[in-house]
Amino acid sequence: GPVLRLVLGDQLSNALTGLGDLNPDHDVVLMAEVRDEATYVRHHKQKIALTFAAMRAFAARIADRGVAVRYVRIDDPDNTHSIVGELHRALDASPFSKIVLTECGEWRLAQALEAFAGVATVPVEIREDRRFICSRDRFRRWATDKRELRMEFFYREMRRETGLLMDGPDPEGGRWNYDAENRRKLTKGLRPPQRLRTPPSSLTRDAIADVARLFPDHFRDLESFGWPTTAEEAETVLADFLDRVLPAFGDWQDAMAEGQPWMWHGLISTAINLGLLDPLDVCRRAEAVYRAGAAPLNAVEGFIRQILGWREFMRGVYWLKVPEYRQRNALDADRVLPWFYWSGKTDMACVADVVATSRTNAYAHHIQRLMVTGNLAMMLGVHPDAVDDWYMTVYADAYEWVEMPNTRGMATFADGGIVGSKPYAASGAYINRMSDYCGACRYDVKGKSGDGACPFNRLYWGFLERNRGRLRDNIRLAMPYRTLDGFGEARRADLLAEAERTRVSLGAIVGEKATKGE
Ligand code: FAD
Ligand code: DLZ
Ligand code: SF4
Repeated sequence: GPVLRLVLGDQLSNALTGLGDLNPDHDVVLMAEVRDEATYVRHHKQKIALTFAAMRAFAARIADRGVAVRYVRIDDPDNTHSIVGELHRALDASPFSKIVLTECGEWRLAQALEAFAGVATVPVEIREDRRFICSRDRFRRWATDKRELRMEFFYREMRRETGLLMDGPDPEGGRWNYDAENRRKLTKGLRPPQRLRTPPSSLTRDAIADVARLFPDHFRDLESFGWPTTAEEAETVLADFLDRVLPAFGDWQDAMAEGQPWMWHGLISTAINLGLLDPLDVCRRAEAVYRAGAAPLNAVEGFIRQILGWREFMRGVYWLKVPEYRQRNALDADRVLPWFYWSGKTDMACVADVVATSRTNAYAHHIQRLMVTGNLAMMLGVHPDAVDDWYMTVYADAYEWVEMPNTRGMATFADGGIVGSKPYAASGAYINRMSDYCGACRYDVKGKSGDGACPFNRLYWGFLERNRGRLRDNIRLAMPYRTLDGFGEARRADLLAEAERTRVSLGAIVGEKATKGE
């Protein structure tokens, strides 16, 4: 009999397992734009517009192939505004012999769909999502006998398993990781290349207009929307990156520059997360550029590691540890998120620039997310729920399975050391080394205390002192703690007080966990 096949907004791939044995003669594909998904956080308007535009384009594509699509639009008067509600409504409308789903990326909705499967009047088959290189089971097997989960060792297994950048049994070039070569600072006069952004199609412009009309209170700007919404558009962005940008990706991977949102990054996370690009294919294409001699190994290895290593590792950790992971707060962080995270109104030049690009572009590159907003939130002691809420809100590529291990794990150490072996706390010296922010900043990056000194400096030692009981035994922090011990008790008390004054003056006070911002 006819099968109802649900396709979620981030499952827009022809190779989706749930569409595998689709019978175009009588199956129906269900896609639904619903308020529950559009508002479970106050997503950036660009994220909603991107999702709706991509869903509509995908639905039109499969309808063109003669498949019946039950497409529920956001302004449909009968819309129940939840995925489960739309499944029930589809079942009420016509008979189906079963429902096929593809496993859902976020625990929140996965729970709802499993509950639905338990009560549905027809059998519900939940299939594995094979758009990842490493299945959840495979990751679980890798993780079982490990005392610690370290991305680097997982990544080596993935290299061996896929054969990516391998020279027989050995890593290409003799080393697994070329990060040491990927730490160049942007020198004066050097400009990142102009980037290809995708002009909105008429379908995308419609979605943008719908979002402007229906979600006016969601976060920030639609004007600069430039995300690919179809597999073809995504392919154009990827091809341009591989051709013109990848060769220098490695050198300046960790560099930041004022007013330069893209640097040499790929700008493909939205497309991969939606299903418009396949991660393994992206890696193979990057490898081919290296094999053709058109990009150096440090660039290509670094790029492939982000996808084959970090992206797969984060997803593995999420599904291994969720739902408990969502409650983790290893440093007992208890502060509210300062308002400038939303407004960008701060004298900290680095933070102002990262918030500005997040508002305008729904994007910031990795080192901005990690070492500016993430590092600051950790040193301020912002509650992890508020940190998650911010990252989920501001980025067009945000999905909990990748966002949460990055924030609670990599950036803020709230997971207590599952993703990373130590907190990435850093003073202003790091930002000064990797960027041109500090020159024009009102704060003095060399200053250690007092109102004119860089807040990152004023927070750094106090952060370590405050967390002495939790972090002192971490061998990777032995050096800074030895330095701190050498300061003597009176100085340590001063540093703690200075950090506390800084936290309060920046608005990181004790209070309601999550601030919902403009
Ligand atoms: P590139 O720098 O060109 O990297 C290429 C690809 O590698 C990316 O498209 C992405 O698919 C993958 N990648 C790179 N770094 C990571 C990483 N740390 N984890 C997982 N995948 C990675 N990425 C998201 O997709 N969604 C998020 O919600 C998200 N939240 C983050 C929060 C924090 C605090 C941090 C530190 C990182 C977060 N990232 C997230 C990872 C990374 O910052 C983005 O994937 C990247 O900036 C996307 O831009 P790009 O395509 O230009 O990336
Ligand atoms: C992100 C998103 C948004 C904004 N809207 C929808 C929607 O209306 N319908 C839908 O099916 N999916 C949407 N999504 C993507 C889902 O939130 C995503 O599939 C789940 O969070 C699982 O990753
Ligand atoms: Fe950021 Fe401090 Fe540099 Fe200002 S001085 S840009 S606050 S690191």
